Parts: sequence; structure tokens; C-alpha cells
Amino acid sequence: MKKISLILISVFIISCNSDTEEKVTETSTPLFISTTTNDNTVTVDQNFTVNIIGSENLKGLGLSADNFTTSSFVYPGSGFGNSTILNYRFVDIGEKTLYFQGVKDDNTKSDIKSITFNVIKGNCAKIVSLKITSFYRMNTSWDPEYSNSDPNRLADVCFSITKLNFTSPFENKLNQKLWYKSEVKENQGNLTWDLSKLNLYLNPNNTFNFGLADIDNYPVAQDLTMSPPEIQFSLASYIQTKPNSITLSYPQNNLEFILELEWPN
Ligand SMILES: [Ca+2]
Ligand SMILES: [Ca+2]
Repeated sequence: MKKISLILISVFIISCNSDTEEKVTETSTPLFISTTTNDNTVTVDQNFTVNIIGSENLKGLGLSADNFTTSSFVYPGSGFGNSTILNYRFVDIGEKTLYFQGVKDDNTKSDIKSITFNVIKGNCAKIVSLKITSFYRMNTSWDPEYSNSDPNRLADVCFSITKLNFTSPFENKLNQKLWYKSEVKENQGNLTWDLSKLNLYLNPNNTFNFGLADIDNYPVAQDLTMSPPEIQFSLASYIQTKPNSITLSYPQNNLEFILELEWPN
């Protein structure tokens, strides 16, 4: 009797196992994705695309720049279909890797795929230094809590540069996004920033926005450029002459600054 029950139990176990195996094969055909790009070597601030193809409908896509330590997943209403094209730009030189993961209709995920890019300076100019020579109400009080003779009344100056980049890889739309924010020079200090070690490259074909502010208790700041109009600049007219230094003046905003540049040969 003992023998029979043992046999029965093992038959039961075997049948359970085969049930599970059948279910697994029914529901989990793995999703595969392939990722290709039009160019692995790109210039700073240059558009490129990544083409994602799935072995079936991609309900969603996960994107990451750090192998999914941090990531964002996007699920459009009717999925992506079997393929989609993503838009990118890199704003700094160096080796950069993008990571992708597909999500299928039953929410299972594909393996992570990655593409590594070499971002080069191409014909971009490097910013060596930036000097502010004039701004709105320079040498006057921006911090009224201090008396008229106290040097602390002077502006605590910080500049920023924005670069155009894609709002998201899923849209073919560019937006100005903060790229570089300088150290604060307290009480007007020395208004020259040495940037030579930072590898800050500007694509001369693009347009950038410049911002200048008096920093109080961060993040409180006051605009020193009297914008609008926005302060914009481009190096397009200097591509042939490649000057080491250019002075950008905005009389309407009482603003002037000097960019020291290093051009490729
Ligand atoms: Ca101050
Ligand atoms: Ca201040």
C-alpha cells in the first residue's frame, strides 16, 4: 500500500511539472530587440538617430544612460508597433553608452541592448574662459540688506549657457536645456572664469542662450540681463576666421562678455 501511494505521488508531481512547463511555453516567447544607429562617431551637438526593432509589438521602451541604474520607461497608447526611431544629441565629448530594453504586451522585458558612441569635437570651438565686462546695474546694490558702503551689496554673479537638445528621444522637437552653470563670483569678485580644464565645446552651427544672475540664498536668483529679449549667441560667423577671442555685446540689456576660444586646426 505504501508503495502504491508513493507511485501515485510521483505521478502527481510529474503531471504538475508538465502542466507548468506547458504554461511557460504558452505565455513567454521571449522578446528580442535590435538596436542600430546611423553613426557611432558623432560631433558634439549633432543630431543622430537610433532605430529599435522588436521581434513583436513593443508595448513600451526603457531608456537609460547608466545600464538601468536609473531609467525611464515609456508606454504610448497603442505601443510602438514593431519598430521606432529615437532622436538624440550629445552635448559633451567622450565615450557615451545608451541602453535600451523593450517591453512586450504581457509586460515581460527583452534583454538590455546598448550602443556606445564616440563623441568628438569635430569643428566645435572650446571655451577657454569667459569674462563679464558689463551687466545691468554693475557696481550698484543687488543685495539691499547691506549698506551702501558694504561690498556685500554687490551682485554675486553666476552665468549659465543652455544648449538645444531634444525634448525627449521620442519627439523631433528641440528645446533649450541648461548645459553649464558657472561657479558664483561673490560680490562681483573677479568676473573672469577660467574654463580651460572643463572640455566645454560649442558647435558653431548652433545657437545658445546665455544667462547671468545675482545668486542670493540658492535657488533664489535675480536676472542681471534684463531679459526679455533672451541673450542668444552663435559662433556661425566666426567659422572661417576662428578668432581666439570674441566680444559679445547686447546694448539693450547693458550686457557685454568676452569668450576666449580654442578652434580645431
Ligand atoms: Ca552680494
Ligand atoms: Ca546676492
